[in-house]
Amino acid sequence: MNGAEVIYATAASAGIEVCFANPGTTEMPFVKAFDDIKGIRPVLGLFEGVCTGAADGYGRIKGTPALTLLHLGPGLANGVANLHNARRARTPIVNIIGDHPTWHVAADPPLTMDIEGLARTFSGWERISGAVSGVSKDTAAAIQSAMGGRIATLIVPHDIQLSAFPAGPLSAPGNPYTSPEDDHIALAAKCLLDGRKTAIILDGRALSRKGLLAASRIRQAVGCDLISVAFPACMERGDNLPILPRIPYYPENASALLCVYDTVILADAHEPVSFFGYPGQKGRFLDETPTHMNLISEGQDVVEALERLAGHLPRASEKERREPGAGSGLPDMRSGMLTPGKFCVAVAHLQPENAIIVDEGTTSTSAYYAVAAGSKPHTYITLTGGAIGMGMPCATGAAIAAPERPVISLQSDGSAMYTLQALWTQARERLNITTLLCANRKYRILQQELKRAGYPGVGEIAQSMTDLGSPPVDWVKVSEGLGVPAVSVNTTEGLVEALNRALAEEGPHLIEMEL
Ligand SMILES: Cc1ncc(C[n+]2csc(CCOP(=O)(O)OP(=O)(O)O)c2C)c(N)n1
Repeated sequence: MNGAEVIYATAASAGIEVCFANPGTTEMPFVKAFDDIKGIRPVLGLFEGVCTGAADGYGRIKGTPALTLLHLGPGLANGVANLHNARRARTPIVNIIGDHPTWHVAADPPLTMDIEGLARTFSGWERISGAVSGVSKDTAAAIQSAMGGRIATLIVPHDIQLSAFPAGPLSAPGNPYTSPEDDHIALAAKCLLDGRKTAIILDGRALSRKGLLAASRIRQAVGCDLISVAFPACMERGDNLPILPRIPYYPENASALLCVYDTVILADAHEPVSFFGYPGQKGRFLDETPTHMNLISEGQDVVEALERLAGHLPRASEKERREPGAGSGLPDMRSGMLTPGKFCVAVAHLQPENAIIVDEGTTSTSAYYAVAAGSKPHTYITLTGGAIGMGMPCATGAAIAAPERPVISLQSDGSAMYTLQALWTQARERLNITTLLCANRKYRILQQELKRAGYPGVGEIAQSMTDLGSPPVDWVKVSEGLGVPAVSVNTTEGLVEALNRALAEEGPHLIEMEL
């Protein structure tokens, strides 16, 4: 086997199944190796941001990494915004980046750039393979690091891809997690039992089914509150799981939620801070909270920590164990012309059991999370890093990770324009994704932010920077042009009919909603 084949063979034997790829000349040995190494399914994306966003969606659902295959520094650069979102989501991803042959780099050919320097900005692990004899070890190390919720980037010069691997066994990744220390769990238990008003803020794997069930046992034992970070990477919902309020986006609302607590325990969550620094507003919400602590340190297993913490606390009775609000109903559907509020209620009613909801609906879906608390069990994914253009690629990767599950992509129009090539991959792979395209034809959130900034007399030119209406994007044509059947609706009745039809048919669909 050559270096490229060994890298795939190592990945396949570690359980990696998919590679989201947009290769070039420096990756030709990797392209050829798709023919010869069984077990890695290549998925072509027509822009690198689609590949990296798809790897993010895949990793969030599967919990194990996909590969990406990208072309030198410029190819990687095109994928960085969605790698940034993935880093914030703590998604496992292994990037494979080709480079010029080692003997040619000094000539500074046109595509040369500092790939490692770029990779360092979002990777938890990065390496340039220095010899073919080390590529299996490098790949296993990259996978192990990624499995712990990091992005790992392996840069492989072209001559090393082509060189023959000396005979010998392939390397395998080890366990990415360490166990949390007993003392630390005991300290968290002491905080929870001291009778002060306490909240646990959950993120990452704490929002998985197992994490939430353990957190629910803790809540029932001591009566603390459970809160989700503002932008959860992947949250299980419904089916008697606890219903978590989310930290609000605007700082005054987030402060109001968090200021009542004496103690805050962070379960795989960063300290909550304001999304932007607004003059005169608080930037860090726990500054005046008397006690706050991290439940785990870097590299520790949060699910294990929550389960062990629950084990330290008295067990609640059977009656106390039911989650408050679980199984509560949905608001009534409202008919007539579509509004963001009516559309959110309609989706919450119609989404099938076990759906994956990818929410990049921006202002149009602000009501969705609260109303969908009463929906059938589902998985909920949001924009963790604020770099827009994540929704359609992420939905693509999620559908590849779980082909048996329906994916609903709640997508605002401005953000959709960044990575709309994802629709082509959805059509090519015949993925069961329904995109609900919120066509308000503006950057509505930026209009809100302009108002909040309180500038006196925002003029026409500034306002025009938030307007997408001239010309209006024809989403039906765009979608059909990329191979995804589409319709446009402007009433709740139209949406209900189109969504039911899309969910009943195989393959991707897009429904443009005039909002
Ligand atoms: C990569 C990136 N570029 C630009 C921005 C700035 N930005 C944030 S929201 C937004 C517009 C969102 O508009 P849309 O998706 O239509 O949603 P709406 O606000 O209308 O609900 C922009 C340009 C960003 N967050 N990320």
